[in-house]
Amino acid sequence: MSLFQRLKKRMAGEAAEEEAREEAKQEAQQEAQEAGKEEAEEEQRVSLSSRFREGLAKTRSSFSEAMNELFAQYREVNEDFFEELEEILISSDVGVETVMEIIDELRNESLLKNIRTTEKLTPLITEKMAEKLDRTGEDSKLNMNPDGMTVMLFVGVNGVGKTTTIGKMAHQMKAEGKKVVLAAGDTFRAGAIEQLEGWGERAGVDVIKQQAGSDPAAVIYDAIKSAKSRQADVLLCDTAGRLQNKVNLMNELAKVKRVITREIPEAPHEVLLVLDATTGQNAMSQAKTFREATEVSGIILTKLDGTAKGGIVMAIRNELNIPVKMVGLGEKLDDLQPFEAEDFVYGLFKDMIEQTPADAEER
Ligand SMILES: Nc1nc2c(ncn2[C@@H]2O[C@H](COP(=O)(O)OP(=O)(O)OP(=O)(O)O)[C@@H](O)[C@H]2O)c(=O)[nH]1
Ligand SMILES: [Mg+2]
Repeated sequence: MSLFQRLKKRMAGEAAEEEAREEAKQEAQQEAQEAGKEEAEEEQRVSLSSRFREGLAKTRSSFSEAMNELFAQYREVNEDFFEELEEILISSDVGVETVMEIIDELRNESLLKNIRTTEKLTPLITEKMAEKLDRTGEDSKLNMNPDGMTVMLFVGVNGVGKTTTIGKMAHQMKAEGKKVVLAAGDTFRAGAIEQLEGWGERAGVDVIKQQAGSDPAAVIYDAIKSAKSRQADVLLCDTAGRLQNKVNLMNELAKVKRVITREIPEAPHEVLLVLDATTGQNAMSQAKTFREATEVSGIILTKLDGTAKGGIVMAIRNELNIPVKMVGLGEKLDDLQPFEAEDFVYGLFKDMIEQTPADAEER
């Protein structure tokens, strides 16, 4: 089933679930009890995706506003319509390359299928967007070591949210029952070690550190030894976002990575590049730079809550070929969510999908 079909099904499913809940209310006590349990599970699922939706509120409102205006202005599919649609997508940071692909395909298919009204084009637009996000179909789960300690290295330029994300992730993993240790690998920026210690306290996990200014590779080496002896399940390694210059930074990351691999051959199990969604196309160029210097296994996109340009996820997925594994949706401990393409499109295009004419469904 395509992502788009799943989305449609999900919309239909939610309506059915609501009806079922209503019925359950009227049923016998025992049945109500069972239904209550199901409801709690359902509520949990809903709260997860509603948090996703809340986090995307800025993107969603600006996007649907622009789309509504566009559809009010154009009833007929023509070149002007495509040009304006192109502008909306580009200004949502979807990425020029991806936008061009989408528009070209829409143009061709509308000709082929003889779609003349913009209303009939709506499902096709949603479908195309879903397709681009789903294209890689890769697994966005974090890679965990099945037997032994998992080591994750966090990289990214200064201020993107590495340290915050480590704090959130430590909190989540601890809640899952894992023993988590943090490594204070940013020895460069003043206050960086104390900041990580703060997160360690909040999450209730140990932090391995040395003095400010010491060699980060030595800190990480120590942290591996120490985390092993504490029988940790996961070691999360913080790194500096800025050094004297970019070449130094890249060299240092490479060195840290070598040290990890020397101690545990299949580690690091994840090299997570943290990108700030509010920086738009800058985030794309950062990804390219880091990818050249080190093997990046996944992206964590932070501050999605703070941007109206959540379309950047599409550009990243479609143009970089690195999976987005988690997204940051706020500054609190539990504002980190696994990235689900389905939840994302659902959150973003909910209104549009709901408006999709039923007959356009079977394609
Ligand atoms: N709104 C929002 N703010 C975030 C999110 N993630 C991080 N931040 C904020 O971004 C700022 C920078 O976060 P840090 O974790 O210090 O960034 P860093 O990458 O470790 O930065 P350096 O240590 O300087 O390299 C902080 O004010 C965080 O609260 C997020 O998902 N949403
Ligand atoms: Mg930091």
